[in-house]
Amino acid sequence: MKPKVLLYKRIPEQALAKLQAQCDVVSFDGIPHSTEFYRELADAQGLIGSSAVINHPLLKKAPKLKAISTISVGTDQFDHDYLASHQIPLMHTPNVLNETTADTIFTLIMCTARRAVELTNMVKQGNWTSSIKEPHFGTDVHGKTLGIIGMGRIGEALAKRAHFGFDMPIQYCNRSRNMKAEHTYNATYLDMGNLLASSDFVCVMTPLTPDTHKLIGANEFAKMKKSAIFINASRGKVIDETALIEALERGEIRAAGLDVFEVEPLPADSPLCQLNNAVLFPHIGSATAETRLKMIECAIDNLINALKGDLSKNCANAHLFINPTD
Ligand code: 8YV
Repeated sequence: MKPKVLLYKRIPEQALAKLQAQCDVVSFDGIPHSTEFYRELADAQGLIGSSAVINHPLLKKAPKLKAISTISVGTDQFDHDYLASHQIPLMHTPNVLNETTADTIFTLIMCTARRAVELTNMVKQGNWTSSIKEPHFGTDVHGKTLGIIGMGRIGEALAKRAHFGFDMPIQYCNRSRNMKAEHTYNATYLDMGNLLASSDFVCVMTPLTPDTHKLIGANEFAKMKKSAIFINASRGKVIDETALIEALERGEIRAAGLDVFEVEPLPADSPLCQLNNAVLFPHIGSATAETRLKMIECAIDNLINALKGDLSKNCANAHLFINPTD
């Protein structure tokens, strides 16, 4: 008897066939919160999907649930306390997306520093009428100081690009020293002042946890250089978005490059959409065909192994959250 699995994200046919070979799969496009969805959920032993919120009220309606596999490295969309108290393993897909996400962050750094989006729009609107002069100049990236807040797997991949590709001195803040990172460990998240004041580029790469919620707010933006460029590709709620908007409007910092937002999709009437010194990506961190397929395959392997009761065989990139401190 194949275990029943609810799939709440569209995946390629080939990957779906792999999952269906081992599981009785019922597919939904997201979480519809419908009678049909909850009827199927009541019998489900496995869940697999990505960014939809899987909270306590939903989990209470899944009494037979044995494992969850998310097609994401972030797990803030899950109720960790519930999963830990019910011993339901949650597997995610770290590592397979490190390089692609670091590429995305460096794209944000370059686009924001060289004003690529603003100047592209100028050309497309027929406003390129003479050689570019001072008011449209960008700022150099090579040789500038990069401050990374959250030196995890993606932070390490970003630092590699900055150090070897752009000769950037790198300093970082982290919950603790990352012994694999050969860069200046500046402090923990609780003492970012020096990094904020001395970095030309400040990049946040922490997971969203109760400790990092609104970690970067008005006080932190005020400590940054007026010439500083702020980059966020972690989670929107790691920063106080209202404070960032005010800092950008007041010229407290030069510009911001953002791939994530407090509310996603970002509403078109957000003040961020009116700012020339804000480059906005629609959460494309890991969004390449190659990487998303690797993530899906990893998540399917994780779920099949977990439902077979062999958590040790999990995809090399998996991580198990059995208790909320993991
Ligand atoms: C995607 C991400 O949003 O992995 C994460 O945590 O934020 C991005 O890779 C996610 O994978 C949804 O598909």
